[in-house]
Amino acid sequence: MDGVAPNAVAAVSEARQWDRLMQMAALGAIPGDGVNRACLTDLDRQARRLLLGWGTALGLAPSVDALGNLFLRHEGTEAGAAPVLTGSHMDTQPNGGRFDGIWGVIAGLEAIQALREAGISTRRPVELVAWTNEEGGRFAPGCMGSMAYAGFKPADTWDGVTDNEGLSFGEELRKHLALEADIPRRGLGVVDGPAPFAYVEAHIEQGPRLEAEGLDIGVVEGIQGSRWFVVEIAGKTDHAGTTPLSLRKDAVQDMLRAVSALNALMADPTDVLRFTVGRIEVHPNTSNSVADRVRFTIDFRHPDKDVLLTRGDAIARVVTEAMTTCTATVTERFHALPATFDPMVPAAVEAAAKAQGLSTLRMPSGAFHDAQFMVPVCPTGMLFVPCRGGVSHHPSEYSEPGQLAAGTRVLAAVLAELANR
Ligand code: HGY
Ligand code: MN
Ligand code: MN
Repeated sequence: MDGVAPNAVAAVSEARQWDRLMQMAALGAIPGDGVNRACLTDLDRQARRLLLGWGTALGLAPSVDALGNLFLRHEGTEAGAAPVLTGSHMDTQPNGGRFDGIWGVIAGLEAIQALREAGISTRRPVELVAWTNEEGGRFAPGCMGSMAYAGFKPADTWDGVTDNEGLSFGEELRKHLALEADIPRRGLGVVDGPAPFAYVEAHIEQGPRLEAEGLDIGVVEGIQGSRWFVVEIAGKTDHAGTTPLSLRKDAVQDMLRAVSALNALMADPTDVLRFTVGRIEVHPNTSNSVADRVRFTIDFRHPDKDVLLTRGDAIARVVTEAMTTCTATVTERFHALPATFDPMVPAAVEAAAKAQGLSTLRMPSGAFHDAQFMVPVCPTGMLFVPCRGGVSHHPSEYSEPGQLAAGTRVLAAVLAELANR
């Protein structure tokens, strides 16, 4: 195998990859070099068609499953061998950047193209996947495509989830699949078929460590746990000028009490725990009416399962106890336990990076990824490249063309190696 990887590595084109990334970035471009490309939108479908065009021009076979996960398959020499799967997501945050998710998809395409241009035959097929709705921005939670693929949740779990316009995920998915009816259908992951041999996801770090330590490749060993909740507080609306405070059921005031109590619950002097209230909706949302309804989100993360469970399970009690005049309901929307990768893929990533003279760092991921749900399915791993200032989920998200190409060269070598095991 050593004889082939250098050819594949050499065939990776930095310029071609960067050009494709910039073409993708134009689909949903927002000021400041950002991208807003939500899942199951026309922009998402334009990006998928662009990917399909590049992939089918290479001779890769396209397919899509019941959740809209999109696949491009490079055949191996051994028909029926379990494929090596690589990929990431194409949807972005509403105020997103040009690299989160999409680089992992373009890197997978570039790596497969490099294998083919280098004339490398692989025993196993190599499949590229673009997962549906990793971000959970338009429809919460994230990772719907990979959760359904892995059998973590039934495929219709989220049909009733609605976006800001009141459109349901189920209906938007149905429309989306109808618009992609020309793409061959396939079964849904391990629900309908065998598991892949391995899964490898390339992603920007979305944190500061690789850049700060001057390192090239993150060898990801696992992903911290994430839990999402939505809190709905119900009070009573009143005139802001005439209603005594003593008679009010002010949902905003009780929200403030709840968030303050949650801050106490989530206090962590070691600064390992992550607790975010990122979205607040107020009704009627006018300056001279007392709010009768508030809805806010909780994003809670921790690498330790016990902390994630004990503190997460306490959220509903703490919110309820904080209410003085209103009532509250707390609903959990996302529950991803900390995941540790089987050593096989991290070892392959590390070996490939070192063979190319790249510096490496074994590290966890603070961000969640579709890879989290692939852990029970097959040996899984991720590779990170540095991103400027560790910034992500923002238009200024940036990685150098050379950094991204180095990541793709490692990915190409890993895919070549795993696909011939
Ligand atoms: O939120 C996350 O961790 C991921 O970037 N979607
Ligand atoms: Mn991502
Ligand atoms: Mn993201």
